[in-house]
Amino acid sequence: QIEININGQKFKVSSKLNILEACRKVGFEIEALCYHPSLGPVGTCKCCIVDVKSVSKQSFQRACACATELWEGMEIKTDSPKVREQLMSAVADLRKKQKNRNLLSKMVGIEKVNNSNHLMEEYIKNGEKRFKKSKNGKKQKKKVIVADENDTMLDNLIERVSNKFIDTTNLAIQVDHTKCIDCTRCIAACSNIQGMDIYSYDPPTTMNDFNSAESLMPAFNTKGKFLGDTLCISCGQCSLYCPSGAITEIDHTQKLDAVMKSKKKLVVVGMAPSARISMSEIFKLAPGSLTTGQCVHLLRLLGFNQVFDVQFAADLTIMEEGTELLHRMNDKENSVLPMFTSCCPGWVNLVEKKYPEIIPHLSSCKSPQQMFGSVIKNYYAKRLNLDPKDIYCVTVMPCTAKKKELDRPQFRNPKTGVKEVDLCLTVREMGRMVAKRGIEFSELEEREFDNPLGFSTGAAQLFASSGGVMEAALRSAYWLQKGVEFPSIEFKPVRSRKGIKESVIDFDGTPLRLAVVSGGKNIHKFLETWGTSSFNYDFIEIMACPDGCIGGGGQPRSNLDINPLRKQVVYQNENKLPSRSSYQNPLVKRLYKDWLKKPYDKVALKYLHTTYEP
Ligand code: HC1
Ligand code: SF4
Repeated sequence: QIEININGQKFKVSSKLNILEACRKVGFEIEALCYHPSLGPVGTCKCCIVDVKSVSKQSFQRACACATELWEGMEIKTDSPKVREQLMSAVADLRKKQKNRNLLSKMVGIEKVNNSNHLMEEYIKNGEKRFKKSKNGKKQKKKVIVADENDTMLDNLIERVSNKFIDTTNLAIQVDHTKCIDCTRCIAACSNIQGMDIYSYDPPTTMNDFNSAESLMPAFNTKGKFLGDTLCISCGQCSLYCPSGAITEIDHTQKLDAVMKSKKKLVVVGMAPSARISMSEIFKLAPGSLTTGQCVHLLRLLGFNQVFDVQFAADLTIMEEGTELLHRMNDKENSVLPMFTSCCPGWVNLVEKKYPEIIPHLSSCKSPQQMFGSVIKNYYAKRLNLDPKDIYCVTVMPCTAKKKELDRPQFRNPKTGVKEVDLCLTVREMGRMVAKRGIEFSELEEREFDNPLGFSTGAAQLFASSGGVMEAALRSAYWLQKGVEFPSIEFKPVRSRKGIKESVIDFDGTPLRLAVVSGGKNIHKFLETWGTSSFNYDFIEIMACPDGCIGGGGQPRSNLDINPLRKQVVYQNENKLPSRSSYQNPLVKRLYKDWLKKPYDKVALKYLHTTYEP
């Protein structure tokens, strides 16, 4: 704790906060367009400008509140003539950008379906509010300059760039430059959190001259390439922090509506482990609430014929992955260790694009999403006496990369071309579907999943959080090896929020060296020593998003640092479930009895395992 002075009042606050966070904490509202608690300082919009008394000069200097750390005795003013001047100039820039973006949308023939307008308006008003509150503040004459619609340069520019304005070349994420409000949060998410650097920010040289056509060029870009041609791993972190709808998942709600309306197919759905935890946020319920039963009810109301649980497939994945690990460990001559998990398509994309030498180390297990689809199309279809093409398999995921995963050629029947999973909706898309139908989520009673894919264990719920796959795999691998329960059923070393977690356990007399990594930047750091003798592990869980799927790119957007709340619910719920290890799942046992016979055996290898390509 340190003492600081804001507008003449003294406050004790944590030294870990920045000025913006400290001001908000003690009740001085400061607006900022680019700030987000999970992103660190971005400092682009300049709306959070304040005055700070410099220790040495004894005079006040302007500072971006979001990017300035506190010090003992710091003196801050949120309002002064200089602050007002700069804030007004930032707000005026926003107004000009807003006008120009609107003009651009009109000229490239895009309907104003976006909310960026409204959002920018809100920020502008809020930004001005701080200024207006001041008693002695003089109103500055607003001067909004708009690009000339008859400018031939503008025509040329639009022709040059219009085909790039909505970039749908990536199967998971789309970028609509006309909605961009230049906050640059996407760049911060992609670079600071994921270490991918797909986006860049190049304000036109004439940025301050809003009469110029060049100023219409979006300052944010994908370095002259279409998104689909970059190294983007489709994790969607950029879309999670984009406040204006410029970066979103590729929307599949209309496609699904059409399939449902045609009534030609049996439409089944499976819900991901973390979707039941975050869905409540879409409907403005308390962040981090478990709503499994309501989600099942909701999916039925939306028209799905069968509502299943992807967690069932997570238990199945553990049986396969745990057995695969034992095979690799016990095959001393050919063993390819360490083994890396393969359930996260963002991570698989990263391996294939950037670290192809890791491919032999990736578990051959399909992800739970794809095991789910495979069971539906290859087992459940037979049970119902249906042609697999007459079943439409949908998943509800916290993930954008899953949309792309389902399109991998490996996940189609090689003879018929029928996909295992036909369509994946993010939690956000679900929210849009519900809003369209006018369903009141909070009033829904709980319902149960359908069987035979409707039961799961606590281990499967753990998948939602970074460290969960590791913990779940250890519980069952230990049992598969020794026939008894893993002694540390709650394996705490992998439960923290650290980006890189390491541990060694005694696995039946053998030390098993473990690592759990989440978030792109941590992954790059972790792999720095790959291939050297200091990289010394047996089993590694990797998830591309920070904190794992609870922090997935398809999750509801939040203004909070929300992952800890979601994580808490994962562990609370896991603890309450009747069975906590995947090998105890009676429906999984039945599936082996009826169809697969043994884990990691002939039938299982054919239907539940896959290959990778650099
Ligand atoms: Fe995930 Fe998974 S945990 S990858 O984040 O292994 O998306 O929730 O569904 O497939 O089970 C995602 C979540 C999810 C898969 C499972
Ligand atoms: Fe998708 Fe989860 Fe991987 Fe993120 S961590 S890319 S949400 S599977």
